Amino acid sequence: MKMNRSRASFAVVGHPNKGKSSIVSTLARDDSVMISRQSGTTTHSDHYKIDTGNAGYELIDTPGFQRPKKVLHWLNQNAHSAAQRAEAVRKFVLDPICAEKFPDEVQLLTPLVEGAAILYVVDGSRPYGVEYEAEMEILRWTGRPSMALINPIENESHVESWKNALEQFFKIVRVFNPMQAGFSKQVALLEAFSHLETRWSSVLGQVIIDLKSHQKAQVVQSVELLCGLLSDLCYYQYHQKALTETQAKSLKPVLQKKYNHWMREREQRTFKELCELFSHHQCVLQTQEFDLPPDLFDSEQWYAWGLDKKQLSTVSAMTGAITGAALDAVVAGHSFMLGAIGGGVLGFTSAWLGADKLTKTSVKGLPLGGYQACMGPMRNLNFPYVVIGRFLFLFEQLKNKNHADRSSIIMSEEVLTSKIEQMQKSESKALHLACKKLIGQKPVEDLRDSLMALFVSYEND
Ligand SMILES: Nc1nc2c(ncn2[C@@H]2O[C@H](COP(=O)(O)OP(=O)(O)OP(=O)(O)O)[C@@H](O)[C@H]2O)c(=O)[nH]1
Ligand SMILES: [Mg+2]
Repeated sequence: MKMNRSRASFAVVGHPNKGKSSIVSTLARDDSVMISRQSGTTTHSDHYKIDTGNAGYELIDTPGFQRPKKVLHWLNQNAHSAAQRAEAVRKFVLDPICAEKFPDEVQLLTPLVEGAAILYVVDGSRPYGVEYEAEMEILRWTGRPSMALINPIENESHVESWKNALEQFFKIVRVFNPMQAGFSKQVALLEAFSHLETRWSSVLGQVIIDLKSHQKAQVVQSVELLCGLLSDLCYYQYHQKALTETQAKSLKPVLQKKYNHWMREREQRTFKELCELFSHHQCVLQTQEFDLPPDLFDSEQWYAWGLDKKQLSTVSAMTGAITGAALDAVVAGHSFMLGAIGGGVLGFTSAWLGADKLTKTSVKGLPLGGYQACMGPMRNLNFPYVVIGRFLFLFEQLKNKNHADRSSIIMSEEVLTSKIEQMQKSESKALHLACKKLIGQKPVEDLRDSLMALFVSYEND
């Protein structure tokens, strides 16, 4: 039997279906942990090694107790004094007959015999009952340090009575909802873990430091992703060669399709990368109204994501007069959007037509003969704001999403407008100038810094 008491290790145990796996999933930031409404999902003890860079610890997901009374009876027959109790548990997990008769209990007690501390999980929305006492008694027999976690699965109605009961068995009792508990609550729980076994307190302290700096790094990496996305989308042009001018002109619908396809794919790729950055590998994105992937060219979303007319005028005022083609494009964008609002809900066809009006198409003769048709780049000043708004929304959702929460992310609300309003004037001016340069096809050296101001307020959540 392995004895690895140097590694901070916690076995999450309890009745079936109380959220043990959900707690492991959230703390380990691992959305591959199997969780379900059905009882008996976890059948083996699974070890999750959490490496935070400079430190680490281990969480062990276990099956729930199935026959605790019978197991306690067995243990009682194998220990004649309190001094023999831990040894009786050891004997139990090594006994091949017990492994056959009580497979779940053998699975869940093995990590405790190997040196893990106990995290005992109960459901605070269900009443306390004496049927839990046999399992708590068994846990006490192991002699391992322990704490209890009350998971209010549906509501908090029985949390108080659970506290009263649990405090008689456990020194530390905490309420922890793995579906909702944010970063600071997770950190507070890790701090509580560090009090369980003094030898583990410094390593868990380092884990917390690592997690905080990891969170900061995620913000920086997110801004990096957005920089790449914005530049690519704003500068993108699709070219196709043709033999004659007529032929080149007739290519427009094809160009349009290819251009839009590339733009959509490019955005989706970044969304995927952002999900990966937050270790939400299985995350599904949805739009609210249409059961389709969130779409950059859904004109409905242009109102939701971009800036309104008033804000766009502020941009013009702040960044100076916009000249020539850029001004035309802004005005075209305006009338397009106002027209759309007046016309009520637009279908997807109009959204496609709308996208066409927002970009530039051209046909030019080539020096060595032939013609080239070109679609793009995007000329509408609101476009970068749409891109930023959508990215920022997803960022905020992912940042606050626990790994036990497997619901889809619904791209439905905007955060950009209020974020811009909260910015210092100098910061919003820098952002507007950067957006203007992007749309004017100019290089933006300070794009990263201009965008960072939109993200900094998230750092201390
Ligand atoms: N709202 C909601 N709750 C869920 C969902 N999946 C699981 N749960 C809740 O979480 C509880 C159990 O989740 P698990 O984490 O699988 O519980 P467990 O203790 O590991 O269960 P076993 O492995 O079966 O012992 C259930 O009682 C559900 O109420 C979900 O998709 N939505
Ligand atoms: Mg489970």
